[in-house]
Amino acid sequence: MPSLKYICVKEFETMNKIALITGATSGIGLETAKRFASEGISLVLCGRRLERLQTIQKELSSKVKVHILNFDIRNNEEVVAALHSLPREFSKIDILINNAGNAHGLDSIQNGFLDDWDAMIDINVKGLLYVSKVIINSMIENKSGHIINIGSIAGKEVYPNGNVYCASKYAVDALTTGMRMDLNEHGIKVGGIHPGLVETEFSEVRFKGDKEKASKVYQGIKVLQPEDLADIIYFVISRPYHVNIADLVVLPSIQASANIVHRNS
Ligand code: NDP
Ligand code: 8X3
Repeated sequence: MPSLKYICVKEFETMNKIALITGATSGIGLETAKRFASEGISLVLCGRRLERLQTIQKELSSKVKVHILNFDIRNNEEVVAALHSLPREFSKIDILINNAGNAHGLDSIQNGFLDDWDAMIDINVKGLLYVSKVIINSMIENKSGHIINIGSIAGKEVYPNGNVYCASKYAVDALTTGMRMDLNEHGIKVGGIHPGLVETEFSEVRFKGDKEKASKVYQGIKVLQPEDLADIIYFVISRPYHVNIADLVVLPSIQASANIVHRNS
């Protein structure tokens, strides 16, 4: 017979939980979707690449219910329309993983491009806010929810040529704290996860499709894999209700800080 103390603690149950993941078409978002599916968490998966979303939906639908939403997070009208189009069975989002984001360029502030700056601020900061605004409203109505914002070590330390990307991730860090404070009275948990180097499509996007340049970032070093982050994200969201992992920096062992990476050559 369970003790009274045990009964009073709301344990985490994956059954009937629904997670919305932005940026689910590759990297950390995709692996998190797979991990959640294998734990029985139903999914709303978002991204711009529709074909990929459809393939992932097909793959994961044998395990859990999966709904896909195809929108550009930079466009608030698209975000609102997509999120309001959710069928009733997907409309109560329990877990929001604000993951969509990228770096665009790695240039000094004096040589940076306005288009890159706009992209990083619009996607990493404003896009995260657009999605959060809609989902937070419904979480408040439900008096529950868990939001994880994917920041970066770049949101804890600035590095040379990181300028606007770092600023966008510092903003994510600040918003995470702000959300946690404002949503506290509504029973909504908020936390930030801040990875160092993770081998995804991130560097390919940063270097505008230059695969050779991108592969050099990870050459000869064992960096984090998206599955590592998926594991950690699942751990964070599966703690009992009274436990909130508020702020987590995750580095590969060869990385000591944003700009110190031990390379043999
Ligand atoms: P990927 O490039 O593999 O994934 C980025 C995801 O974001 C894709 O699914 C992409 O989907 C989505 N996305 C990008 N722009 C938009 C947009 N305008 N509208 C909607 N979705 C968009 O990179 P990661 O998995 O590495 O990145 C995930 C998060 O992790 C990002 O926030 C990134 O800043 C952060 N991060 C990454 C690190 C790394 O070293 N890789 C380290 C620290 C943090 P689609 O193109 O289909 O729209
Ligand atoms: C991505 C990691 O070090 O390229 O946020 O900024 S880094």
